Amino acid sequence: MVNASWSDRYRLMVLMRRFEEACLTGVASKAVHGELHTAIGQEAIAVALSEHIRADDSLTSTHRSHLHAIAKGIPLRPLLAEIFEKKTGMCGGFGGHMHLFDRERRFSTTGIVGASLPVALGHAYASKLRGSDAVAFAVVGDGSVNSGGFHETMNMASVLGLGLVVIIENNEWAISVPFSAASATATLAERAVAYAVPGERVDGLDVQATSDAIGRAVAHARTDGPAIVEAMCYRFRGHYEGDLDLYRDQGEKSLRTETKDPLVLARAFLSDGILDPVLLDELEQSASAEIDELLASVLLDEQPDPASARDHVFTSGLAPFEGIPS
Ligand SMILES: Cc1ncc(C[n+]2csc(CCOP(=O)(O)OP(=O)(O)O)c2C)c(N)n1
Repeated sequence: MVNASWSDRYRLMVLMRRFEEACLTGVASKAVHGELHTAIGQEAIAVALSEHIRADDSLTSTHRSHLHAIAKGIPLRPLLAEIFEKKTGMCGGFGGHMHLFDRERRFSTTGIVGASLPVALGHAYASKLRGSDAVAFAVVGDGSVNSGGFHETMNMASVLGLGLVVIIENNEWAISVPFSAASATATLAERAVAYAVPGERVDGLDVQATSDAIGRAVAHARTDGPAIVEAMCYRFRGHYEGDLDLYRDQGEKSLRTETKDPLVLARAFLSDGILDPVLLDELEQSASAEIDELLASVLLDEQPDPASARDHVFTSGLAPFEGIPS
């Protein structure tokens, strides 16, 4: 896969940030319910991922999935509309921000930590049975890798030589538990040795380095078997919107968010002789305008009819809540 141009990459990074910020407005206005998890600060990984994922590849994600959906090519309008619980959403407003599914584009999420890995394994196995080189991507957090599902998935994928790419977004925190207190190994990439597969740790704030690492993993997965990429990043906000986040050292958090913002780093890098700062301003403005317009339009959409609440819950032909008066 060819890398996108720097202007496209930068615009996409900004677009992703603005998209997540649009979601935040839904919490403040009470249009979005439940625990909203944003990936602010993790944009470079999603941009890098978007450069290697094909339409026939699958992607399974987690509770922090919006940017992975964008990377997979889910159109922004039905994605934002789903997060805002609208009838026009990709799941008709039934899923909300944590349950995003697009069967045609082979994209799914789960709020159960670690549970997306065996689903990705199934996609990878199906791909092998079909004789296809389509790859299954599982993007997970560092909190998922101590689950049995991670071990079983990696072991089986290696034994069967399946095309699985596990991208671990190591943002150093699993709710209030620091990575250093939860992992027996200093890195997660080194666990690849246990499964006899390639494993690589990369700076997930660096689009180029991350794209290169994912590219190597994908090339391996299309022909030889699974690979792991551990992309280092930092969770910029509380675990969810509303989390007071008092368990983290506030001084360190401020320092990290101020000095390790992937957008700020990308802008500084690009301004140094690669792209004209005026163009960077224009890209920022156009991404912001696109999201502002999108949000304004989505807010006008209807919510699903409450009478449809039981739709899609039962297989057709079976009476819903049989015996229970409606
Ligand atoms: C099986 C299971 N256990 C616990 C939880 C509660 N929970 C939700 S998110 C989370 C932490 C996830 O951390 P990580 O995988 O690092 O992802 P991040 O939130 O940092 O992106 C936990 C423990 C859950 N959803 N599922």
